[in-house]
Amino acid sequence: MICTIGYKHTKAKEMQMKVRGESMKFNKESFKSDFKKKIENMFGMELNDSSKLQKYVALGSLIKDYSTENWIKTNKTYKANGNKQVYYFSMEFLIGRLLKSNLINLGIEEQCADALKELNIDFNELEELEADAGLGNGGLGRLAACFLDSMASIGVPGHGCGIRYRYGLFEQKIVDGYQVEIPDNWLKEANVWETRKDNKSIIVKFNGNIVSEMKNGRLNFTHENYTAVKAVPYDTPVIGYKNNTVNNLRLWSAEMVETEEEFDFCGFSKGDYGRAQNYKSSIESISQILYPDDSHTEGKILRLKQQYFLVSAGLQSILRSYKASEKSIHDLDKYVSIHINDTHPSMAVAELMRILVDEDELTWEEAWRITTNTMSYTNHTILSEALEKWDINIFKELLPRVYSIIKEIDRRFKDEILQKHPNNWEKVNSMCIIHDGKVRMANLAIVGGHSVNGVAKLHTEILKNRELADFNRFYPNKFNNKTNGITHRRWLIQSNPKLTEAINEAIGKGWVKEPKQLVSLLKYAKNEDFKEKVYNIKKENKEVFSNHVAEKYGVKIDPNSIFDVQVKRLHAYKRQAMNLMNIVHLYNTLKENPNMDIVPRTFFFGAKASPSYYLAKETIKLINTVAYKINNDKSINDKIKIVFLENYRVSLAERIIPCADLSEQISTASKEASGTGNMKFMMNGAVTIATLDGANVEIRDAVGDDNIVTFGMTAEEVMNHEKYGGYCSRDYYNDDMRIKRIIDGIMGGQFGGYNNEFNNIYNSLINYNDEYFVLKDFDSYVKAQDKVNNLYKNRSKWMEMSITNIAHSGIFSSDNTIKEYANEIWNTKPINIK
Ligand code: 26V
Repeated sequence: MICTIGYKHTKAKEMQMKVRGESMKFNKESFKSDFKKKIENMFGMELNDSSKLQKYVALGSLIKDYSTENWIKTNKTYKANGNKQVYYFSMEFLIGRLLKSNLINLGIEEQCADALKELNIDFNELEELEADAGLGNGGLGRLAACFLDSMASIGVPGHGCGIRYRYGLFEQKIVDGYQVEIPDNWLKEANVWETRKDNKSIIVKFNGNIVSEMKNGRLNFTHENYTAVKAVPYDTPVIGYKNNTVNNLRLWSAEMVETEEEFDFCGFSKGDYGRAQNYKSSIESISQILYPDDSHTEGKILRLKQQYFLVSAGLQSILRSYKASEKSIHDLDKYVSIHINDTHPSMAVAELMRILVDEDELTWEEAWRITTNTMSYTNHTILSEALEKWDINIFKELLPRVYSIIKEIDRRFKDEILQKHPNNWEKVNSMCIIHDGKVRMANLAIVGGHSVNGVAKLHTEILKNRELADFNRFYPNKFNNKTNGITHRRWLIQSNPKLTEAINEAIGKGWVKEPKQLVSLLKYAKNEDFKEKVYNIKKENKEVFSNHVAEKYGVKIDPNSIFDVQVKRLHAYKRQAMNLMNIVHLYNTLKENPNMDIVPRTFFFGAKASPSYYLAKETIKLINTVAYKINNDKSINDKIKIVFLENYRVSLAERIIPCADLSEQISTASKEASGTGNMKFMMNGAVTIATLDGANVEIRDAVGDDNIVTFGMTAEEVMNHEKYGGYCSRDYYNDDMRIKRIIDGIMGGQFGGYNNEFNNIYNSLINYNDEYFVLKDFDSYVKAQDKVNNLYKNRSKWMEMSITNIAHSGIFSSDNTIKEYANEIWNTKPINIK
């Protein structure tokens, strides 16, 4: 059942009246009657005859109705006041579910839950029917979703612009220990939140050729013989927290054009069904799937098509509404900010130039001034394999005009470099955009915008002083840091209601609007009653999750054990393998000494591996292989258990994070740009075991050395080894008997598995010299884990650490991050919607 709800519902207006304004006529009774009517109107039946799914669909669409008036009003206010609008361009928005967060933000969650209870409906059951919108791979996409929530909640006029992928990130099944990928058919049932806006469609043009001719002393460019794709927007309201603001998330879907005129360009008539069918599916493929991989992709052309599709549809639609306001095109940069989330949408620079020069007939210089003032870019990784470069031949053919614009940008930029550094071709080669037959997308974003930011202090320093040092010298004022954040509404209020209540009782509710006020909790960090309360809440959360684990995985775990959690994408630099090595080491030690005094521990892993990333998939198989053996070994008296959580996603994160005692943030220093899971865990009272990488450094600075367990090489040490060598992993294997025993055990079948099954892991650690320094950091990791074990034995001390972490987590609310973006990059102010 596909169900898209528009503005048309007859009763909608009446319902919106009830939740808006001072009088707030909304109450349990009015909600019950609205809900019943909604079911009747949508499905032609009474509440009692409706299925659970119908109830969920009706509830979602009713909530959406409740937000519609403010959605319209917000838009009108922005237009009337001429406020600067921010558009966050991103190939990924990892939203998860919206039902509960929308209810919380509208401030009607309790009444609705109570009303449903009175109608004998279990709200939690309905909640589970919502599919996660998994339109992202990991941190980058989730950050975009947290930013949308924060922009709306602090009243920044900011909107998302992305792609409405028909299939999100694959669903992961674990079969016999292996990852199996299943298409994520998230739109199968209903997306109650979106509104299709056919009348706002845009034509995006691919391929063809460019004809230039002189007209009135100006060179004009015409795109001919192109393939036209219709971009149809689907809008989703982004509801701010109790502030009447409703911003917009616009996701574009690719469809076949319908008009004869556009269709004719494609070179065949509508009667030619076979070819028309092929054409249709080739067009629709553009918004068919989210790439489960940020680089190494098959079908690179399709990925490039997706990027241009997003950028062109997004910009054309922004300019269409800007022009309707009758403001001068020369002032565009005063009223519009476009944020480029990672390099993926960096073609926005060239596309805006195309529109301004070719369509609005501005001079190149004026168009460039406007473009660079409008664009800003965030870098999310220093890993070179994830920095995009496109082959110029692919580019030229697919996007002839955009390519020629990039060439011109590059030509002028090279001139600029040479003016500053005469004859310095090394500088030119390091910074130019087109190099070695490739278009370097990061360079385009850096040159074409006024701001480049990293996502944590350390990451920004590495960008400025190492990876992008030439650029930083060339543009000394362009680089800045904006440490990532997370929305405390989803990651605490929504996912951990009991802890939220305990915090409210202790320090009041001021922190909800001003999350930094969480710091008042420090007063309670030594309060034994409060510690006990927080301890018991965590235990209750752990008990609920233990039951789920028993039911789903058939593994019995002890809620009193330490819940040690590593959930994130699977990647060698994140070092899930090091975590596993420590577990095997612990197991080996326990086998020798079953009475060893350790606190029982349950190790949780949750991770998806990119389908073409064999090492990562092998690591999943290894975790499951070791888990099977250890979980079934009676001789260690259940002291350690391992659970691999299938299909890690936003809604699962919301369940596991509130249960965690220990948060594993163990990436090789310098590789994790920021991490945001680290922030979610600390906000829920987990203590972090961390390398000094990404935002871990800032977490350490906030909580102090006594409230985090750090270990391992520093970023500086890692980068020096990378530059000067001096590390031989084989020596660590030969010299450290623990390491040898672990690796030989795994390779020799101690845990099962076929011959050579784990060869890739062995090779990466030993034969390829362990790029991510797993063996080098192993000893200090083991010691850090030992320290955790001892700290946990002292419950009072541990709870003091836990509460201190919660107290300092307010600085990592994305509300703070967004305020910094708004002030320092976008130059825009929050607006009150009355
Ligand atoms: C993706 C891939 C995919 C395939 C293999 C290599 C590779 C290497 C890196 C990446 C990351 C791409 C960009 C990204 O997702 N960055 C993440 O952004 C988060 C939000 O800023 C940040 O917290 C994470 O540290 C960062 O990895």
